[in-house]
Amino acid sequence: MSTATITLSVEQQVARITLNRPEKLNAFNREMALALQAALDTCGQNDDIRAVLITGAGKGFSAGQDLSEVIDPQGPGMSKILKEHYNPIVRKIRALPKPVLAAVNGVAAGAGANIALCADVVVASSAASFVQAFSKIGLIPDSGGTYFLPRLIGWQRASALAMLGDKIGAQEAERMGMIYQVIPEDTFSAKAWELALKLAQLPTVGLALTKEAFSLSVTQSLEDQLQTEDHFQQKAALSADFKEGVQAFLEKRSPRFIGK
Ligand code: LHQ
Repeated sequence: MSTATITLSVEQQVARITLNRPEKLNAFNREMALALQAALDTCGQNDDIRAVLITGAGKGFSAGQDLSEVIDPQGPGMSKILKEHYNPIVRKIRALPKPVLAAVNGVAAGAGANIALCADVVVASSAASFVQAFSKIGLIPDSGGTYFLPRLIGWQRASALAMLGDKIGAQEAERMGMIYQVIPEDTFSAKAWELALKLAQLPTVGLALTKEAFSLSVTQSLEDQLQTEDHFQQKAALSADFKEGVQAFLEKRSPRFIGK
């Protein structure tokens, strides 16, 4: 599937979703937000897809909401932007039973930053930066920002970044635990692809259950979490990939996981 604003290609069981409004630093308008939702739906429906890589075209990842759309009388209007654009995107990324890798190639601002931060693994080019731009225009962090950011980097740093709107570089983001890894700019694209490929070759059922268990851990008690682990481990143990993993270990060979 390809539209003007989002491209989706599938290769070696990895879906690459590219935010594609480079002249606007991939700022989101309604068309792009709905197209991203459709691309995520395709990733959920296609069993051949075992990992999703989200990145941006050109020099930015995403500058968040296209601010010219907000003042456009023909635009969607404030009341629809979160309900119909960003909240469904975040829900779909979190509900996808497959690993989602955000490959942040350049600046990630506002909703663009927070959509990246809700992914399962976030890597960034050494040229990338992150900015909670909302306070600069009188808004609050959205797209899950008030949820993920304090959990990733702690309340104090999250609160300071949200209020001050400071732009931080990828190195600093890695140091804070906001992202997994910084990758040098010149090898970023190839290394991010390698990582997505690796995720696609791992036991998909186990990774999906891991993702869900992490999500549940945010609100559950230890006792409930232990029960979730027990329940999910039974499910994981029924997968063909569990059998293959054990067999491969005993036969001293590399496993060939099929994602089932
Ligand atoms: C843009 C944008 C942009 C349009 C760069 N829009 N053109 C939810 C609820 C409802 C409403 C509002 O939004 C939300 C969610 C949100 O995401 S709120 C936050 C919205 N985003 C921002 O406030 C970020 C605004 N942009 C910036 O602060 C800077 O552009 C950043 C830090 C992203 C990048 O700075 P630079 O690398 O210096 O690039 P630049 O500022 O020169 O931008 C390049 C071009 O992109 C430029 O256009 P031009 O025609 O002059 O070359 C910008 O106007 C355009 N652009 N962000 N969000």
